[in-house]
Amino acid sequence: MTIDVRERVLALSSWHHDWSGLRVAVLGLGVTGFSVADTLVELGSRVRVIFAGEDPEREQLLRVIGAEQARIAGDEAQLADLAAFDPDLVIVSPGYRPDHPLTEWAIARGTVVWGDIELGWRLRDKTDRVADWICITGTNGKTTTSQLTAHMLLAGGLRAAPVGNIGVPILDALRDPQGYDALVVELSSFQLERLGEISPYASVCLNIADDHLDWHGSAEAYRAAKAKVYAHTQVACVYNRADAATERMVEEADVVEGARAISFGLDAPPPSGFGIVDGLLIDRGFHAERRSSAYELVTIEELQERHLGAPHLVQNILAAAALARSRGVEPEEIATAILNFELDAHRAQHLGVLDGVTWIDDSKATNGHAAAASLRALERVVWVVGGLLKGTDIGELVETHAERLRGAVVIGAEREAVLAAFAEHAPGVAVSEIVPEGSDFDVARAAVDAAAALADEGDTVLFAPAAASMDQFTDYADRGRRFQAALRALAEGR
Ligand code: UMA
Repeated sequence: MTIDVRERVLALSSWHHDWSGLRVAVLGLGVTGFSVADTLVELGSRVRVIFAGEDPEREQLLRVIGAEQARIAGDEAQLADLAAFDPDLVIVSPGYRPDHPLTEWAIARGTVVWGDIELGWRLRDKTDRVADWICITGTNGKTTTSQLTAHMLLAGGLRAAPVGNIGVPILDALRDPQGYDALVVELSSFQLERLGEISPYASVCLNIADDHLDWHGSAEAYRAAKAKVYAHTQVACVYNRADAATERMVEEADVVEGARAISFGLDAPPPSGFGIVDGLLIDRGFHAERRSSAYELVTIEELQERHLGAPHLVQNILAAAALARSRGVEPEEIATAILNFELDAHRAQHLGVLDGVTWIDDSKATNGHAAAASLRALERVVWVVGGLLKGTDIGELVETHAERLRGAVVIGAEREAVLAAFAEHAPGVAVSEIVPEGSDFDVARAAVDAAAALADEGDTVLFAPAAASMDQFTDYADRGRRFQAALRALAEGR
C-alpha cells in the first residue's frame, strides 16, 4: 500500500470525485454489502465482494452489475483472497467485529477501512438536494423513534425517510434521484464503532444499558461507540434526563458551535426540554419564550387510546418530537403525526384476551433493557424469556421484576443461565423449561401452552425474551410470528 493511494482515498469526499479504477474490497454480502458494491460499481470502481454464506439471489445480482465475488469459507482463505486482490479501500459490513482478522490485516498494512455510513457521508451530495442527517441510537427504541421522527418530518412537508440499521442501507436512499430534505439514520453500536467523521444535523442516544458485549469486547467499548452519535452535531443534541450517561455524552461531545442540548423525560420539562405537565406532552425546547411558555403536543390519554401510553413509548415520542422540532416541524404537525402513528408488529403488540388472560408479543425485546420496559408497565405477568444472551447477565432483571411474576417459561439455547437466575433471585416463581425434542419441535407452541397453563384470569402473558432469537428462530420477527401463530392455534383449540 503506497502513501499516495491512501491519500487519494482519504481525499474522496464527494459523489462527484473520481472513484474510478479504485480497487475496493467489500466484506460481507448482506443488505449492506450489496448496496456498497452496487454504488461503487456505478462510480466506476473495481469491486470485489468477499463473503462466506451462500446467497444465490445476491450472487446473481453481483454478476449482473459486474462486481467480482469470492464466496469463501474460513477467515484464512478469505484473507488470502483479500491479500491477492490488493485493495486500495476496504468497506466492511456492520456485523464484522472490530477485531476481525480481515479488517485487522487491512488496517495493519495501512489500507483505509470504512463502514457504509462513512462511505455514505462522503457520497451524500449525489443530487443538489443534500439531506440533513438526523442520527438516532440507544440500546432500545431506536427503530420506533426513527419511524416516528420520519413520520413527523413528512407531516411537516419534508421529503424524509428512515434508513440505516432499520433495514434500509443508507446508500440506497442516497442514490434516490429526487434526493431528500432529511434522512433519519438509525445507527447500531456496530455502525457507530466505525462511524468516521460525520456531522449530524441533530442526534440522540435514547438510553444506554448493556448489550452486544460479546461483539464490542466490553461495556466501556459499547458505551464509547454509542457516545459517538453526538460528535460534530450541528443544531440539537437530544438526551434523556432520566439517563445521566446520555447527558454526560452530550457534555463531553465535540459539537458544532451553537448546537443546543435538548432534554426529554417523563417529568415536567426544564427550559430547553420536552416532558409532561398535567397529562400533556410539552415542548419547552423550541419556544421563543421558553422560560415562560411552552407548546402543547398531545395528551397521555390520547396516547393510551392508541396503545402508545407505555412509559418507554412516551419517551420515544418525546425524543422524536424534539428531533423533528429541531428541523422546523410545527407543533400541530407533530401532534397530527403522533395521533396517526402505528407501531410495528412484535413491539409490545397487544394480541388480545383469551380466558381472561392478556397476551402481548414483544419479540423485539432482544435484550434485558427492552424486556424491562415492557415488564415495568404490567402487574401480574407470566414471562416467556430466553434465547441468546449476548454476554449479558439476566440476574438483575429477574431480581428487579420477581414480584410481578406469576410464572416464567424459559426457552432458548442458553436456558441454564436463565434457570440459574430464577433459582437465585426468584425462587418462589413457578418456572417451566421448554426442552426441544426432535427436529420439528415447535418451541413457540410449547411456550404458549406452558404459559397458558401458568396464567390465571387477570394475568398477562408477556413474550419479551430479553435475548436474541437466532438460536431457535430466523430473527425476532420470525420468533414473534410463530408465537402469534401458536396463540391462534391455542385459541382455535378452545
Ligand atoms: N459476515 C461474515 N463475517 C462476520 C459478519 C458478517 O462473513 O463476522 C457476512 C455474512 O456472511 C453476510 C454478511 O456479512 O454475508 C452480513 O452482513 P451483516 O451481518 O453486517 O448484515 P447486513 O445484512 O449487511 O445488515 C446490517 C445490519 N446487521 C447487523 O448489524 C448484524 C442490519 O441490522 C441493518 O439493518 C443493515 O446492515 C442496514 O444498515 C440488523 C440488526 O440485527 C437489523 N442489527 C443489530 C441490532 O439492531 O441489534 C445491530
